[in-house]
Amino acid sequence: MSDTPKAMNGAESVVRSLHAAGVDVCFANPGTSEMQFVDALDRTKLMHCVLGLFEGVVTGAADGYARMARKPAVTLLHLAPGFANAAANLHNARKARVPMVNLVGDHALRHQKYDAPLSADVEGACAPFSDWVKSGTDAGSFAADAMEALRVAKGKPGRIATLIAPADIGWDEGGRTASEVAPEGPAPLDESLLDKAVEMLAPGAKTAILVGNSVLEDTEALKLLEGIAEKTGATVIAPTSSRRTERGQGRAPLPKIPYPIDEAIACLAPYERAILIEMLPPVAFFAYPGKPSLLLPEGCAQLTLTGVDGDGQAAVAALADRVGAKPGTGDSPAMPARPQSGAITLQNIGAALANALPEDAIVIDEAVSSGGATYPSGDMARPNTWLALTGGSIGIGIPLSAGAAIACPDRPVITIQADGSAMYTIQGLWTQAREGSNVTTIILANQSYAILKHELHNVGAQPGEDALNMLNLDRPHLDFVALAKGMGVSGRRVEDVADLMRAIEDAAREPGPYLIEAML
Ligand SMILES: Cc1ncc(C[n+]2csc(CCOP(=O)(O)OP(=O)(O)O)c2C)c(N)n1
Ligand SMILES: [Mg+2]
Repeated sequence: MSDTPKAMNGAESVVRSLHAAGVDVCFANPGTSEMQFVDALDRTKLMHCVLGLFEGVVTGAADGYARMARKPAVTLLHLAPGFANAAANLHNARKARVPMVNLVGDHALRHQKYDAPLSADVEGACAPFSDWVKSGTDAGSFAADAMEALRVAKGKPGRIATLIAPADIGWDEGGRTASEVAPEGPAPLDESLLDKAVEMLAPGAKTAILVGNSVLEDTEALKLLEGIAEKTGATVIAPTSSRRTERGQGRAPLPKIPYPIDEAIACLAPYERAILIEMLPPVAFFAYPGKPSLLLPEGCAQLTLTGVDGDGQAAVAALADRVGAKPGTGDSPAMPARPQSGAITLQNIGAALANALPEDAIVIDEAVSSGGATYPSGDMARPNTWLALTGGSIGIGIPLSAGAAIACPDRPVITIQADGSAMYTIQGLWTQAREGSNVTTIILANQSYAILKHELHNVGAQPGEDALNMLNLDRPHLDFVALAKGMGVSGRRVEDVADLMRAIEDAAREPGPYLIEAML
């Protein structure tokens, strides 16, 4: 009887409908108000359920999963406090334009007026970190709401859709499954803008083509962009951080806008014209005294050929066609010499990574102040997929890699992880261990919030004792190998660059997670 539509509860109707629409992974940290979902997931056995021991792990993992699977996972979160814990990594996912459906439990409708301990303004908590929020109203329409959330999430660009689930509509009978609704987008290419872009590529001025999002995920589009650059003399540039970039030998390498403000301004200063494809006009991470917020120089003619809601790959193909460009013929940067024994430094770590990154690796980049040294390795290494921190909200690397590994269990995942950022969501290692994921976490142990020391300098201050106490992590010393061991992940500490390379190579070959604490 329990399988007949009449007896189905609201939670089960949501699980069945999401699954029928292709959602088959649930990242969860449930509480009492989500028990009917836990039960529905258990009874139906339709989804791979992955437990995160903190909500920021749940949303970071759902982000990594979506970037690699190119479809949303569903998350299960507990009321406003659970959502608040999830928010920082949801912010990153939102900036990445990643599709995600959140189910956030709430008190039963009749219970909401009593100000019970866990009650709060759930919609208000969810709104700033979601593109769409709705609270379910009854068991019969609950699955249709979930399908609307999925439609919003899967549009172009991808969006964060949050469906609030009062406990009673989950447990009430009368749930009715609903069918998938076609998502919106992408926006069609505007031929008149294409004409203008072709004009901007004519000789006579220095032109930049700024490309983001799905273009960077497509090796053919990247090769075509290289061809357009070869044909027209334009320069192709990527944003400072992108959700997913196909990189490595045989692929077209792209410079990106550097993070440091002066370098960012210098990078774009030469251009008189800029064509934007699936990206917004580039903006500095922060404002600084006497420096501009917008990075393209004043007077630079700008054209958005396709916004983030458009089909960038199609725009690149159309542009190549119009200027008569073929796929580019450029060579990848050469593999650097394998560093010999010696201390691990920002001077040799890029070459070490380039040599040690395995073929087809998924590289998770939360290198923070070491990023300038580690990022170039992605172009020199064997073919790889590079996932970056998109929203500047640190603490994403370990969860992002856990989710990417769930999406691609046959690919090695290598996390380049700054130490301070690691501590926000270190418990993601436990999820990696439980799922048996082949993730190698390289902790860049510089024992400080190094980047903030630069930023202190940028505002013209000299660090005194109290400032350094807020920026140094060496007292007490963080023992990452011990932390990992406590969560079921083996590891070792390395101080020598040759050992670092061997450790990465060994760990990537072995199944299961491993942690390497690289002393910088
Ligand atoms: C959620 C969040 N909290 C705080 C910050 C501010 N913040 C930016 S970088 C940073 C420290 C980074 O230290 P670490 O991860 O060790 O990288 P390093 O600078 O040492 O390379 C902090 C606290 C932030 N960006 N996001
Ligand atoms: Mg650090």
